[in-house]
Amino acid sequence: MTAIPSLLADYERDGVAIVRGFLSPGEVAAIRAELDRYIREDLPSKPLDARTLEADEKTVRNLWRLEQHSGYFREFAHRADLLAVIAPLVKGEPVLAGVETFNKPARIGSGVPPHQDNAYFCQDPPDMLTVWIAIDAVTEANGPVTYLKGSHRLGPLPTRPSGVRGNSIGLAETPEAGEAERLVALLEPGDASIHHCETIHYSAPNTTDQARLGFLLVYRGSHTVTDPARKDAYSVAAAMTPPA
Ligand SMILES: O=C(O)CCC(=O)C(=O)O
Repeated sequence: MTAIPSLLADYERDGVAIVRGFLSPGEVAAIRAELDRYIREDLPSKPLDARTLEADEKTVRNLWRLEQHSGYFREFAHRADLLAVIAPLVKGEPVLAGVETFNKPARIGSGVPPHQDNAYFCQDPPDMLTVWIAIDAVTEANGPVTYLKGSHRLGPLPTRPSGVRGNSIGLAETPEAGEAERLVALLEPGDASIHHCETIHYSAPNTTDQARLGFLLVYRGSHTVTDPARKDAYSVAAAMTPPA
């Protein structure tokens, strides 16, 4: 991974920053191969909350808790070079909070409603982020993640259950945003977007023939604590569309 001089400034200003070539083509290929193997060989014996399926009830929409279920991914997420990039962004010692996927499979990949991740994470202060790494190319057409730049400065906004499996809690109301305020993360394999846990974001369904697999690493600063009231609101929403 190469040094990224403007990362902290971009992240603090916009609540999201793009890092080109975050992983090499070889690293992307290795992650893809291990995800394929995990889904084929390991997932069938894991608990139901290890994944969310698409509406066809067989294609994986998300893998959850890979840091618990896979030594390979747990170890990957603890790489010293990754933690060194994350530490200034979470304002402290990074603690791994999750390794996940948003697979957005070809033709049937479902959309993600506008949300702030901290409605799920419930951390105070909100020094928590997601590194969203493109395994497939992300285009205008196959459901890119769109971020509202600077929305992390709005703080936690009112939520409501979304009824969407895998994304149970969304915003009660999405603030208006013009084109200039939106960042559509068009990525080549190996590129990453890094977003703050209160940056509003969403994605459209994938109606193309090109899958859009994202591999996500979630970290918080070791100083953050869980807000019980927010956790209760999340648990109510998640119970409507388990597991997440
Ligand atoms: O990959 C997507 O479409 C949505 C990702 C997301 O919601 C997240 O990174 O928190």
